[in-house]
Amino acid sequence: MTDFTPKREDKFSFGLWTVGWLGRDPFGEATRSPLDPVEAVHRLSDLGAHGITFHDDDLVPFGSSAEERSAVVSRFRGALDQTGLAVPMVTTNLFSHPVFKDGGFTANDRDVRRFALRKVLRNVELAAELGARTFVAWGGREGAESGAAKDVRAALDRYREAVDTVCAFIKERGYDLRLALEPKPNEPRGDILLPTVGHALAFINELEHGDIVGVNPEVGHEQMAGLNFAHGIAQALWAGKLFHIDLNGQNGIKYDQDLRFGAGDVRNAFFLVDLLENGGYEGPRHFDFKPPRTEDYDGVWASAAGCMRNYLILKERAAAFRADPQVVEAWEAARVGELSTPTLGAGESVSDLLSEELDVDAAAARGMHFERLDQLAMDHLLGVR
Ligand SMILES: [Mn+2]
Repeated sequence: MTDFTPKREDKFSFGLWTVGWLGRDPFGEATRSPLDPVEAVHRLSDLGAHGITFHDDDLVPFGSSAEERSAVVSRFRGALDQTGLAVPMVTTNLFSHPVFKDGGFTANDRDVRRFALRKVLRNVELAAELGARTFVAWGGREGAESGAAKDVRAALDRYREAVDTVCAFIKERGYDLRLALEPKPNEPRGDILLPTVGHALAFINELEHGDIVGVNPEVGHEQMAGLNFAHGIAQALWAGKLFHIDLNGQNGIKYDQDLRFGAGDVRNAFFLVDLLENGGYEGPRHFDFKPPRTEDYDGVWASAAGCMRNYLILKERAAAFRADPQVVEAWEAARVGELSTPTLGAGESVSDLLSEELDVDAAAARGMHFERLDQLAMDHLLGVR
């Protein structure tokens, strides 16, 4: 039996806001008492994680003075030094405070936009100070409930202006930091700008500093839109834009569940882990989940451990799938590898193509043998092979 104990080299990281979530939801009060960030560092380190990430306000309460901020940061840094836990990513909260009720970068109010940008730039400095390599921007409030209230084309102009301003600042300071946009279709706004991985990738193409901008897709966010998460990740990898990833679980099109990784669509999780492990992604395996509000802190740590354990189980299952001679044979039968052959051969012209004929009846009659291959994947996923 394989040991699924996480190690530092597995590069697992957790948001401070995940294990630190108090269980407050739109219908109920907190079910847990606040977690000291220093304790979070120690507990995550003991569980085998490699890193911890945070929104500025998770660590330094909104409105803190410069002195308070530096005291909090130095205490946190002490825990990092003591445990060896890294801060691979930092992000900014532009959604909790009521000032951001109409957004940060795309608020109709210009003074709010300027305040949001200042908050982000200060947090970029903190990210660089702590050695983070990725700076995530989730625009949770960048959206609208009413078509009359938001000029979306102007909002995208302002979004682009903000992202380019942050990137120019990163370059000017010489920080070794890249920005990752996190798409989400809705919640908390009725509709959010850059709702999916595809929208975000198209937006990046319109930026002046798009070379240091990629995406940070979250499992549940794509699945809330009914999309295939592994396919979105494949496209982000194909575009060279998978800078970071938020792993969690979601059961279909409903509110953002933020279940522990592996809960939810386990088949998609299997193909996702297979893709991450074999598709060239080298960044952190970052969990952005919420331990359910039914849990006390024992449950919180069990839930965090479960995220990593499920990833490692799926990684082992995916490796077994790939190594199975019957799978190799089934792949062959399904002509999966043939898709890597260019449709036109080297030196071939369109006239060669036009002069060719296909026996369409014979081609149409060929079975693809996908079901046998898929069942082998299921057998491996369910642990019976
Ligand atoms: Mn989420």
